[in-house]
Parts: sequence; structure tokens; C-alpha cells
Amino acid sequence: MDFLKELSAKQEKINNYLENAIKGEGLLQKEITEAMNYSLLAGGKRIRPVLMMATCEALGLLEDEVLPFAAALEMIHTYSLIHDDLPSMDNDDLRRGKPTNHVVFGEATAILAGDALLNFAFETALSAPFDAEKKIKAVSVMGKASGYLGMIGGQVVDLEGEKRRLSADELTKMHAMKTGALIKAATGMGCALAGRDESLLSDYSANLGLAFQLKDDILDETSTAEELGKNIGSDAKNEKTTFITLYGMKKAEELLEETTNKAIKALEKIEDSEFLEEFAMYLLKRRS
Ligand code: GRG
Repeated sequence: MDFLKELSAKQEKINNYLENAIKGEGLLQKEITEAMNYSLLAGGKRIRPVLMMATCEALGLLEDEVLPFAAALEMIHTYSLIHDDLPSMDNDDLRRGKPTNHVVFGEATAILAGDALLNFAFETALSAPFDAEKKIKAVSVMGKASGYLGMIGGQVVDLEGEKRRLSADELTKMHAMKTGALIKAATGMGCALAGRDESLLSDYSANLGLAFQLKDDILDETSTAEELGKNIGSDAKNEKTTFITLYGMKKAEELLEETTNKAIKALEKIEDSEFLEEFAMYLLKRRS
């Protein structure tokens, strides 16, 4: 298997779907669709939808039929980025290599664009050609992961972390919610749609999510704004605890490797795991 070819084929499929998902022509409220599409189509690695599509494929489903669910995950991820960049949160002006949503459209429209992407994600997911029982299971995994027990819960702890230093345990739990929950949801939703136990690949994706965050913290210290398409050093600016402030670079790199290996080991539970294994290695080595 040519991993990079497979990866870009998946990215292209999801990009084509997203390009046609939100239409504003003729609408009085066209501006909101422009703000939604501005961030949704600004690039991005499409990690969560690719992971979901690969999970489904490994479990015998066709990629095309799960595209609405994959797109829904990317819409929720994009909404979280728009809101995370707001002046009341991280107050960032660069995302995906472009000025942030509120810089271009103003704060009120950026808040509404995020809200609208979140709502539309559920509408989009439910348009997928699966029976109601499977869709309910997958949508409920997605709702829980993005809500107060998942991504939003993590964001709350992250904001609290601007006022006090988090312990290693608190930092790990915060990231398991803030970033990890949506990554874990990608495999959980895939399993639910394939009629399998939604936790079948949880060990894989939970470790992948932690590895993703470790790498994010490492890149924040070792990469550039040009390479990442977002400002670096924003955690330091907001005096947040990171894996680097807690462990130092060397230990963080060791933990990244260990966590990636644990993710790969957890793939023993399924037969067709080649892409998912290479995907973990790709995230380990990524430069952006
Ligand atoms: C505001 C509701 C709300 C939630 C915010 C996930 C989150 C919580 C904010 C995202 C901000 C952030 C910088 C999180 C740290 C790691 C992360 C999710 C980075 C961005 O994800 P990538 O690298 O980005 O997948 P692309 O642009 O490639 O999609």
C-alpha cells in the first residue's frame, strides 16, 4: 500500500464533499455561509475525517457512504477552532495560514459561524445512508465527544489552566477531553456505523489522541508559524501548562514514541490495520 497516496485520496474526497456542503447563493444570510466556508475550506490536515473513513474501511464499509459523518466531524473541529481563536478565548489572529474568522468577519459573525457549523454537522451526519439505529449510535458518540464531557469540558479546564499550573494528571485528562475526545469519536463512530462495539478501537484512538497532543506541544516549540499556519508560543503567552513545561523536550519526545507504539499495538484487535498503523506513524513524524 502506498500510504501517502491513500492519504491524499481520502483528503481529496473529504475536501470535495466539504466544498459542496454549504451553499449561500440567493440567501439573504449569505454572509454566514461565507464565514462558515472561509474556515472550513481554509486547508487543514483532515485528520479526524480521514481516521473515521479509514476505520470504516478497515471494518468493511465503503468510504463514500460514511462521508457525511466524516464531514460532520470536520465541521465540529472547525467550529472549535473558530471559537478557540476568539478574543475571549485564545485571542489568535492566524489559523490554517490565514487570518482567523473573527479578524475577517467580526466577532459576532465568527461566533455564529461556529454555532452554525456545529448545528449543520448533525444535520449532515444524519443524511448518511445508514439505518436509524446505527445513525443514532454514531451521532450520540459525536454529541458526547464534542460536549461538556468531551471537547468543551477540556476547553473549560484549559481556560482554568491560565490561572493555575495543572498537574501531569490534570493536563493529560484535559487533553483527553479537549483534543482526544474528537479523535476517539472518529473510531467510535466508524465502529458504530459498521455495527461493531464502539469501543473496539478506543485503545488505539485514545493513545493516538495523546500522541497527537504531545506532538502539538513539541511542534509549538520547534516549528514556525509559516510551517504550522498558526501562531506559535500561544500557550506560553497565556501561561498555560504544556507537556514541555511539565516534562521537558526529551521526555516529551520519549512519551510521544511510547504512546504511538501503544496505539499501534492496540490494532491487534482488527485484521485490516495497515493504513491505521501508518497513520499513527505519519502523525508521529508530521511537521505541521
Ligand atoms: C471552543 C468549544 C471550543 C473548543 C475548543 C479543540 C479545541 C477546543 C480547540 C482547538 C484549539 C487547539 C489549538 C487545540 C490543540 C490541538 C489541536 C486540536 C490543534 C488543531 O488541530 P489540527 O492540527 O488542525 O488537526 P488542522 O488545521 O490541520 O485541522
